[in-house]
Amino acid sequence: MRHGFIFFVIIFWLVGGLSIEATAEDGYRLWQRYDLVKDTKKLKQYRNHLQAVVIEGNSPTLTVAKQELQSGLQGLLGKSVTFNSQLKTGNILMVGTPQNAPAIAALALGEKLKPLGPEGYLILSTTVHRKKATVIAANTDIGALYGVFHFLRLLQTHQDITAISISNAPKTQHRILNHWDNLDRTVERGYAGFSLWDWHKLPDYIDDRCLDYARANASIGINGTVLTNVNANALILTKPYLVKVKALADAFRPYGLKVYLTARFSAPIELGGLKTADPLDAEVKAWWKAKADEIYTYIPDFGGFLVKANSEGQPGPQNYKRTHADGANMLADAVAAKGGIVMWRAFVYDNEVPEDRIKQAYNEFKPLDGAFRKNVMVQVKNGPLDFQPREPFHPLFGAMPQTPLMAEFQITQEYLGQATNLVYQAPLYKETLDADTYAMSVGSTVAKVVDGSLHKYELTGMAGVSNIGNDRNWTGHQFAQSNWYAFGRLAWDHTLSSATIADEWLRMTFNNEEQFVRPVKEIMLQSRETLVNYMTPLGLHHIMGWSHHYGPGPWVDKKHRADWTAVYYHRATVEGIGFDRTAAGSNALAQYFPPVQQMFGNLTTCPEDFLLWFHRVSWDYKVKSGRTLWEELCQRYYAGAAGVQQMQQTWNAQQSRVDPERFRHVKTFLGIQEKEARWWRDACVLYFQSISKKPLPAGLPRPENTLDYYMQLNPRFVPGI
Ligand code: GCW
Repeated sequence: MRHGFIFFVIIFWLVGGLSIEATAEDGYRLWQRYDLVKDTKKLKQYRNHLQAVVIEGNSPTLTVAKQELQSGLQGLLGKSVTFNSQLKTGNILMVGTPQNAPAIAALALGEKLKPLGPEGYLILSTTVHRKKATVIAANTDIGALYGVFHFLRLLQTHQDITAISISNAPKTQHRILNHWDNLDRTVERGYAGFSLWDWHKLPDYIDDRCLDYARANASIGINGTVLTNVNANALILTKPYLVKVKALADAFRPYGLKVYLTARFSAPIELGGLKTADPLDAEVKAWWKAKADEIYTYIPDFGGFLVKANSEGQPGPQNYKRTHADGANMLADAVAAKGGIVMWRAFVYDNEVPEDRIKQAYNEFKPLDGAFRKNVMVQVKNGPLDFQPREPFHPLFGAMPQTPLMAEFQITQEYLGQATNLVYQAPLYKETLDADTYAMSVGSTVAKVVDGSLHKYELTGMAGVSNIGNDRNWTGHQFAQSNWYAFGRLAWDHTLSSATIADEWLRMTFNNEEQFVRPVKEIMLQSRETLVNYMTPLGLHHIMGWSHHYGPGPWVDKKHRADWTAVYYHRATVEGIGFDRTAAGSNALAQYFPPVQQMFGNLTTCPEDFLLWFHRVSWDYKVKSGRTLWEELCQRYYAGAAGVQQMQQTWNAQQSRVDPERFRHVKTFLGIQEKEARWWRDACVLYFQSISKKPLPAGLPRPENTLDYYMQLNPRFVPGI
């Protein structure tokens, strides 16, 4: 009996102990893990150089900078570091601005700091009062906070800190997350649980997660967040909600994170009782002005509005025969005096318009170039359709020299396997950013449009549709955290390579072991290409499941909107496949500058990645590999699915280098991804075969089930709708 009891206690203790261990590695800490530096040489160096920290000033921002350094250094160095030692010792870390820290002012860094603006910083190994010091200096407290995060990253990634000379400033001004979060806490296209914003308990209760969210954003330089869905609810603009928004804005402010809201265009009718929402109507203008003034009484640094208008059922100025510029300008005038901006989305298309869907945004917006107020940015998705696994860059980039264009990327994986597929998206974002629009000459990349250097925009920005929810690991998949991270890093500096960002993220999120980082980075870098292969190779697009967009659906046809079906896009018949967007077809190509038109328009120069996006070709068309298009399509689908098996093998070999909980999570999810990749492969190959009437190339195993089987699958309650 007694033995039994002791046994029970031991088991209880063990299980309890294990579960504490397990919850500690649930991914909650993101890339902000400050565990003891394992490399003993580096640890010694860090301990030597960081004997004490001097951080003067007690603004809310410097207070969080100090807290971050306290916990960061304590964890990484495994000892507590003295703060505010008044320079008694050497080997100090000094943080601040020339205004709040006399010792920093004495370094006379003015000339070096000036070009870095309000958010940039210097990190320098130098001497202060003839003693060795590392200095993080900035023009503002926020700049200093960003410098602190950069410095912690150096330690987390085991960099040498003995001779640092870093000068860094963001390349775009507005680096903003777009949350498609509804007021009932569901998240449109969100696959990581419910919204972080607990409207019911706000304003009184602010979950710690909201602070950790702000910390995480600050650590990668994200400085704005749109709290609400672009499919907007006017209620957010009412007093009971504004008070809640204020509570969040107050919590985020120390981290340099500004709050924005989506504006429902019909709010003057819905909330104000007006008969119209016509943007040229005096009462409507006055209503919005008063509303904006009211918002600013709660949130003095309110960022402004994000608007989806006249698209997918949302109301907008065209309901009153006004233009997008009329609508945007009216809202811009309402927030201008307080420094607010309007981000007006170019994601517009209408199935009543008999025109290739991907041409419609350009057709609407290009003629409005120059018609917008100075505080408006037009927000353009990376591609002209809708966040597909691969799209060519949006032709509006480069086409609106007088209107600041903001790039919008989708971090959440609506079309990329949702939360269960490991897809590192930096290569996708980079592909757009590095694309050459030829707007002015060679080298007029999308990045240069977006950072303002090409057209000398005064406003610049990048938006990312958030993948964050209340799942314990924030993003559903452990590796989806890397997409939040990559978006922030690229919004700050689009010149960073996908490999550099993956490297940093892996070291901070997992560990610094080369045998881990090298192969797992390879998984990440290949992952997007692998997914394109098993979903939409060779320029195919929009062939996923109806409405929820989960799984394959190349057969989707006969819906109330043709532009939401798959057959509209792939146009497969027994002769061939693809959407002819050359002059002989929809001529969407004409929206690009001539060198791009020529490159995509000519079958021999069009990259095969975009073949079926721009061209309709016969199944027997010979591609570069020497295979026919049909054979190549099949090979790509099979290669994609095999690529996931390769990812599984690489991951499985990492068991000893990853904590059990995250190892198991990723392993299990890769198992789901492998099944889904085969599902995509088999369903698409069988469907296209039913049309091409061609045999499966020799050597490829037959799909497991019949086409009918796949067509009858009907996943229900897919999250995020
Ligand atoms: O990608 C599509 C999504 C919609 C979304 C829309 C948009 C918010 O399927 O869910 O609505 O784009 O970007 O407005």
